[in-house]
Parts: sequence; C-alpha cells; structure tokens
Amino acid sequence: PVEKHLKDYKRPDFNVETVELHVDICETETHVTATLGVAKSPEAAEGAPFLLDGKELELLEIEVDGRTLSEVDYTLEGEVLTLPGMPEAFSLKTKVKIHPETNTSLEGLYFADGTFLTQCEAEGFRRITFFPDRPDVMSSYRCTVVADKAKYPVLLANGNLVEEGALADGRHFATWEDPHKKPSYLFAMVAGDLACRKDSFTTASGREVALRFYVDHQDADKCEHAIESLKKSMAWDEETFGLEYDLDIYMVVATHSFNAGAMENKGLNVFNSKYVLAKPETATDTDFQNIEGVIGHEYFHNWTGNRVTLCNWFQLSLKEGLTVFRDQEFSSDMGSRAVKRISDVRVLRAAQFPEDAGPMAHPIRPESYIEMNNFYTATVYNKGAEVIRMIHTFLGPDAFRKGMDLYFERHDGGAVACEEFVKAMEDASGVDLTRFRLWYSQAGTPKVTVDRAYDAETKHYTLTFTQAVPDTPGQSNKKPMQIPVKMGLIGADGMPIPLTLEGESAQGPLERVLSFSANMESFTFTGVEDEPIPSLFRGFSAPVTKVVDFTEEELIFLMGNDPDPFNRWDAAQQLFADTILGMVADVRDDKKLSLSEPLVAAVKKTLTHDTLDKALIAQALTLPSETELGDRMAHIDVDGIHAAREFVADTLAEKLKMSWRAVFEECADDGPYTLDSESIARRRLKSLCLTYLARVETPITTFEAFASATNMTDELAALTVLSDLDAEESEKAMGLFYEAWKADTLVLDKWFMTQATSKRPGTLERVKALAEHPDFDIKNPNKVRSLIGAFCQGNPWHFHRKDGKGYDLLADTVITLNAINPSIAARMASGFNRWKRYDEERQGLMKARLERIKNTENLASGVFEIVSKALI
Ligand code: DPP
Ligand code: ZN
Repeated sequence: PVEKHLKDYKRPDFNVETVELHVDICETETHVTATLGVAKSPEAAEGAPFLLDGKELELLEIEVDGRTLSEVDYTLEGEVLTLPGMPEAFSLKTKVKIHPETNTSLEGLYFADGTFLTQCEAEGFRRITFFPDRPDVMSSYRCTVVADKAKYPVLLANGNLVEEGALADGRHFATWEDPHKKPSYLFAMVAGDLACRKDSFTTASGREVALRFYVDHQDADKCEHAIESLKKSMAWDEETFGLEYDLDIYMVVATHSFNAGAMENKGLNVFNSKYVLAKPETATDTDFQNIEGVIGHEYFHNWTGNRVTLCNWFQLSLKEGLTVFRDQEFSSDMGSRAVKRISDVRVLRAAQFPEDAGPMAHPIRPESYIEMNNFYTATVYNKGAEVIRMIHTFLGPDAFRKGMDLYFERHDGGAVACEEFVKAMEDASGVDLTRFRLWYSQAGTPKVTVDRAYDAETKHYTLTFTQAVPDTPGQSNKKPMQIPVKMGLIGADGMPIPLTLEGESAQGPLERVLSFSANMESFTFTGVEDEPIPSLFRGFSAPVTKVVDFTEEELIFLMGNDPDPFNRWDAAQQLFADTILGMVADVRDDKKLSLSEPLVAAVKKTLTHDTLDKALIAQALTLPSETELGDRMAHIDVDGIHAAREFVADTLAEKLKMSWRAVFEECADDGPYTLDSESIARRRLKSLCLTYLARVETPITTFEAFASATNMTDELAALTVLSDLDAEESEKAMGLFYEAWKADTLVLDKWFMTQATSKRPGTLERVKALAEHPDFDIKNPNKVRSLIGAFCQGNPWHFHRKDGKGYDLLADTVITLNAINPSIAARMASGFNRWKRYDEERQGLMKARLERIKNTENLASGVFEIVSKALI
C-alpha cells in the first residue's frame, strides 16, 4: 500500500467542467455511461496526461470527442486510467459495468435492504465511473437514473428534477440536474421503493424550499422529529451566521445499511436510519438529541463543506471540525448548553484523548495517510471542533462571525485548505494566530500543570502554568501551543474574586481568558485578600489534560461552589477518578477498601440539591467509565479498576439508599412523554437513581420499572440496569423486549448492545451466541457496532479477559469483515490500538492477534494501515 503525503499535493492538470451520467440499473449488473467535459488547466505541465481513478469497474467503451479509443491510446493499470496527449478541451465518454448487487463495502453504488444507493466520500465515486476522484475537481452534474418502475418507483439524484418518464419493459427514468459545481464525493443517487414525507421551509429571503424525507414504508410515522430538526437547523443558520439554503429542494434518504452516521451530498443527504427515525416508544432521549445534532450537522455542511470545499483530504478538518463546532453550538442553543458541553467533553476524553496517545495519533490536519477512510477520526472531528472553539474563545463571538463572513466572501465556490480559514479569522479580527496554527500541525494532548502560590503579605496570588506536548509517532520535541485558559478565582465564602493582573490599574473582571503560549508562564493577580481556589479551563476552554494538586476538600468545594457548571461537573469527575484510582493499589494488595465520609456527604448534597439542573446532577454523579479511568493510568489495571469502581458504586448505593429512592420517586411522572429539557433531565436523573438502587434493592423493583415504562428512554434504562444483574429477571426482560421489538431493527440494535455491555458473567459467550442470532447480520454495520463493537469498546472488563477469548472474537471479526467491508474492518481493528498500555500477559495476547490479522491474505489497505501502525 502507498502512503500519500500532504507535501506532495499539486493542483489538478485537468478540470472536469461538466459530468453527464447515465446509470442503467438491472438486477445483476448496472451500466454507467459518463460524458465528461474536460479542460486542461493553464498551469498544467507540458504533455501531462489525464489521470482518472477507477475501482472494480469493467471498461466497455471509451471515446474522446466521438472517436473510439483503441488500446494503444490509453493505459489501465491497477486503479488508474491514463490518457496521454489530450487536447486543451475535449469530451470523454466511458461506459462501464459495475455490480452494486454484490457490493458489500457500502461504498460507491450499492444495493441494501431493497434499495440502490451511493456513498462517495471519500473515494467512492471511482467505484461508479472513471473520474479524477479528488475534491479539488469541481463539476456541474446531470444524472439520469433508469430502473424497473414497479420495484424502484423512487429515482433520485442531486439537485432539481428536470425530466422523468416511462420506458419500455416496465422501466422508467428520472433526470436530475445540480446547478452548483461540486466535487465527486458529494455525488449521490438513489433508486428504491420508499415512502416520502413532505414538508417545506420558507427562507429568510422568502424562498420556499421543499423538504422530502424518504424512508421505508413501515417507518413513515417516525420522521416528525427529524423534519422539525431540519427546519430548526435552517432557521438557526440564518440567524446565527446569515446563511440560507440555496436549492429549491432538500432531500434526506434513510437507510439501515450505512458505514457512517450520515452524508451531506448536495441536496440529497443519505442518513443512517438511526439518525432519522424516532418516536417516543422506539427512541430514547439521547436518540432524539443525536438526530437533531446529525440533521443539523449535515445541513450545516451545505456551506461549510459543499459551497466551500476541500482542496485535498488532508484538509478534512476544515469542513468537519468547523461543522461539528456548528452543530454543537446549534444543539447548545436548542437545549442546555452546559449539559451539551459535558457530553461533548465526555466524547472527546473517551475517544480522542486515547487516539492522541496511541499509534494512530495525528494532527487535526494529518500529513499522510494510506487509507483516507481511517482519518474520519475523533481527532479530525472532535479535536478539530475544539480548535475552532478556541479561535472563537480568543476572538469573541462578533469577530468570529466577521471571520466567517470573510471566509465565505473569499472562498465561496472554491476548494481550499485549513490555512484559508485561519487567515480569514485573522484578517477579520486583527488577532495574530501565528502560534495558534501549531494546533493544526502538532498531534498529542498537551498536559498543563498548574502551580499555585499565595503571598499573604503582598496579597498576590500567582498561577504558574507549565505545558508539555507529548511525542507522537513521527513527531517529537514539539513547540509550546497557544492555550486559552478561561478562569476565575473563588473566595472561601464561595464568591468570585476580581481578577486584576499585576500592572493593571483598574480592577479586573470576575472571569477572564488567559493566553498561555510558553513552556512555562506565570500570571500574578493583585489585591487578593485571602487565599482563593482557582477554577481553571472553564467550559473546557482547551483540549488539554490539566494537572492541579487539588485536595479532596478543594474538589468538594469546587463541586459545590464553582459558578461554572462545567467545572462543577469536572471537579466531581476528578474527585471520583482520584478516589477510584487511589483504591486500585489496595485492590491489588487485597486491602479493605473504604470510602471517605466527606465524599459521601458531597454526593448526597449534590443529589438532593433543590435548585441545580437535574441533568447536571445526573452527569455529576455518573462515575467515570472503566475506559476513562484506565486512560488516566500509565499501565491499565483492568481488574483493579473494575473492582474499585464497583466498590465505590456499591458503597454510594448503600449509604445513600434513602436518598436515591426519594429522588427516584420525585422524578417519577405519569404524564405524556415530552422532549423539553426539564423532562429529559428528570428522566436522566431517575435512570441514574435506578442504577444505584439496583445494587441494593431486589431485582423485582428494577423489573417493575422496566415493565411499567411507557417510553423507550425509561424502558432501555431499566433494561440496561437489569442486564448487569445475575438474576432471572434479567433474562425475562431480555425475552420480553425481544418479543416486543423484533420487527424494529433499530430497537434490536439496542437489545444487542445492552447484552454486549453487560457486566454479568458469561457475557462473551452470550455475545458469541448472539452473533449467530438470525437477527444479527455481519454485513450490517449498525449490527456489528451494536454487538461486537459495543463489547470490545464498551465492556473492557470482559473484553480483556485473561484467557484472550475476547481478543479472539475481535480478531476473527476483523478478518471476516476484511473481505466484506474493509472500512468497518479497519475501524474494528483499532480496538487493539491501546495494547501497549496493558500488563505483559495481555500485551502478548493482543500482539499475537494483531499479527494474525496482519498476515491475513488479501488484507485491505485500511486494515493494514491500522494494524501495522499498531505493531510499530
Ligand atoms: N462527511 C460525513 C459527515 O461527517 C462523513 N461521512 O457528515
Ligand atoms: Zn461532517
């Protein structure tokens, strides 16, 4: 496999101005005729050939300007078609045969669950026709889809419908035209028998946009929330960024067979059905929130990604980091900002921090890749969004908006790099972002250590920050980053203290953003009457790990007094993590464990607080996961962490039994299900109480909660709690749940996942049995993620069994998937990425599995990239 490098990037020698596609779908083969209007670029080198990508295509015909080429006129080697000696401008026509009906990779044109559909990002278009399949080639598309009318009554492609009609033999066609130039990765087409839910949206300038949601007929009653979310997204982008939609129609197609979450194809989004379909009986509060977020995300791409696109794939974060930032802001405005921030940071810590500390660590703008699909990562997406957020923090909302306006003014219709975005922000605001740019080129999570010093005599308080950016593969001796530290100081009375820096004459504000960009830097505050407690990195103002020598008492103080809700939560998490990790050594030495009284009291105080947002209470009192705790240890002690965490949970359950019960009752509600923040918060806190209560009450009470649930949020919460219990009620509930929902594939994913993440003994054996269940399908990525993915990523204690059988399951799955769906295989293979963090015995077991995968015949390049990097 070849590695591609950012430093080798050159603009294309040939541009394709127009693309005319004719896609003739038959049951056992599909013919694609493409007519490309090509023009040589003025910068092209003398004699440069025209290069086109093609994968698994059977070339039937090839013509230039109406003349059929013979085999001496071109070469077709591997996945590249080379045409030498082309004129300045010409028309190229190719006809190829492809097989969507047997395409299990779910890239290019594929057939799944009765529908033909496409996924072209990043490099899927080359599986449909020969094309310079790179994002800096932008063209106008006209696409005609032909298929059997009875079987596939719905025929769609990007843009506007310009013609449709019947053909001989019961076939029909539809021609779509997209007036906006776009890169090939945004092409989409669909042929299927789908229900259509219609709505419309009137833009700020008064244009009416038709909204169309295409779903399976049986799912037609589950689109309401997605449609409302789309309308909210459209209005939000107009209000927040002055951005309107630009076509007369916006289509969304839902499929159960999809590699990723969703895809922003121009005017024709394709969605994983889990991010479209919902009603209270089948979807949880989290599902509803995710739908709103993903619908928003794909809609926002229309400007950040489609109108302004990428010049090459190394720049992926230009569209993804920015669009994640936009969807996070949208969700924050629709619900609770603090709760949204906490859940985003949880994701970052659970997925991105480990990635940044592992063999695949890369900057948000990677410098090389073997398989682009492997770089749709938490780093590019989530850390990328944090980088945009830091620019927002440094500039403030008004200057940030000016920067966005300038970015669109300069680059609308273009294919650009991350640099263009940073430059626009800099030019619009006058803020120098020179050092800040290191966030684009340096990988690794900076570790910031904070030392505190109070001088009672001078009333000076000094914070000294030290940063270390760890070495990552291919990068060492890094430069210090520019880090925004949003902070405040809190007095013993819980009141904020004015922040006057040394040398300032006027009294400072109560909160400020320090810019820390050296290896070590001190900030001295004057006029501080008594020693304060600092609240640092408020709202998680930078994607770093902070090390502050807070005592238990100080963390409890912050948990109860910090005016920043994010930091209250973070203090609670730090307190739990310190406590649990502090016990791991005692577990190893078989010592008796005990939980501190002040901690128990602090938990009780938070739990029974009568003015705090219930959602924040629930978040604060959710213990850090075993994975997250492991990540805080240099050498992960799987069994020690499990035992210590269970002990803390059991003890809190026992000691605060009455409170959990009282709050549980208080949160109960028999009214109809509503999706407002308050109701969501109430259900969340109720579920948390249930998890603690199940540790001390009989399984019958949990079963009753399950049986009496009237919505999926409560039902799944109870089922999840039951799934951990080694009791007959657990089996009984699983059986009832299956019987009730066996016709709904998305609900069955929850059934698989709940069993895969269970703490009960024998979970691995059950997962293996479930992989043989008639409702499991290795070809369906949602099923693979729900069962095998959930087990390997979300159940560390069982996955890391000492007999290596968990590892065997993962290796076997990767090898099977390698031949079916390489992109999902690669993703699964990354489950071994942290292998060096475990004890020697486990390291040996995982290494052997990695080697077994590496030695598989016909290993896909993406899987090769993951396992070979892991083995270095
Ligand atoms: N571009 C897509 C998204 O993130 C990824 N498939 O929305
Ligand atoms: Zn995206």
